Amino acid sequence: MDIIYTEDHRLRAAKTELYGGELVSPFECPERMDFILEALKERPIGMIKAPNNYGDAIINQIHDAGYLSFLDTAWDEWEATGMKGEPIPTVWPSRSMPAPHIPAFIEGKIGYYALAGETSISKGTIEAAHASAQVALTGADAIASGQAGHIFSLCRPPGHHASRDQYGGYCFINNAAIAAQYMRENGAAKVAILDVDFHHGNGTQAIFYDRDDVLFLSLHGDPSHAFPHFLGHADEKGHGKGEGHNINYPMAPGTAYSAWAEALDHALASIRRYAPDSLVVSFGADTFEHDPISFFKCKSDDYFDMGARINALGLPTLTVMEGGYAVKDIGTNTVNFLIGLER
Ligand code: SP5
Ligand code: ZN
Repeated sequence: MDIIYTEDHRLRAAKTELYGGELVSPFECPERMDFILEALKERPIGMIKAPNNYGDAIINQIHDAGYLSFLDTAWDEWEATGMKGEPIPTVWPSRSMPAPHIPAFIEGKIGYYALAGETSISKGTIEAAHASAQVALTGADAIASGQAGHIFSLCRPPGHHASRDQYGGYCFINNAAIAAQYMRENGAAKVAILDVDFHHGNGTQAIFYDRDDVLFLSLHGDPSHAFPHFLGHADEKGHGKGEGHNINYPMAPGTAYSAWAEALDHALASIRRYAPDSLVVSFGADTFEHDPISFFKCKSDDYFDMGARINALGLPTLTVMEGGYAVKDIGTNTVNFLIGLER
């Protein structure tokens, strides 16, 4: 399986994350990629290729124009105010204060376009996010054109928390959504997105919620106990034409692989019934037992089995990298999954 990767992810190197009431060094850091590259060097599974440039056409279909231009200028506008730290939202439109107008001042715009406050926007973030989207598009093209049966798009920053017009959860542009949309535009009548990151893929769910041409399934920590806290419950099943095309599997703190894999088998049965032309996997290694911000109990060897079960679908499959913060183990766990996928 070939891997799509670019060093441009390093342009995203935020200094701060708001965590536990403190500003800490971000969990979602460039070193994550170094450990994955290292593991791919020890156990090569294919060629590592640079992304092509597909421009903005598909990105513009998935994201709001005002949101994308906000991201383009956010850092410069923030810097121009003379504020010292990195942009973090401090006030949001909310139940008692819905936004009738989009603010003009950067502090208000950040609140308007953020869905979570842990994620700082740093200089270079939007450039890295666009490069990450091209990594996803290049993988999607290889799958859509039939050049490959499996591709790993080693995306960073991740994407699945980003909605049409909001960033958060370390995500700015929704790579998996853009990959699925590319496949739809290039020969696939139906695409399934299977999200196995520890966190609910709220952005991907929201983007496809009223569509029946993209089936979204997510296995994740129960939002009653885990980020993103407000979306990802089992009763969210899609809307309108999309009714029945959104399937959530929230799971309790302490869930071990055996119970997790039962939910996976249910999800795989739904994918078989849907019979998509291709599959996008949002892969996060944060289901690992030692992940510092998550609460599942998957062991390193379980990732082989996870990959093998998904491979049994027999579908052209693009795997897109999402989260995973046990940095020393992220390479082992990710490569175990990819090897499993080819079993
Ligand atoms: C892509 C991805 O995995 N994004 C995850 C973003 C999660 N950010 C919020 C982290 C808050 C964690 N609180 C955990 C408390 C554990 N004691
Ligand atoms: Zn995650």
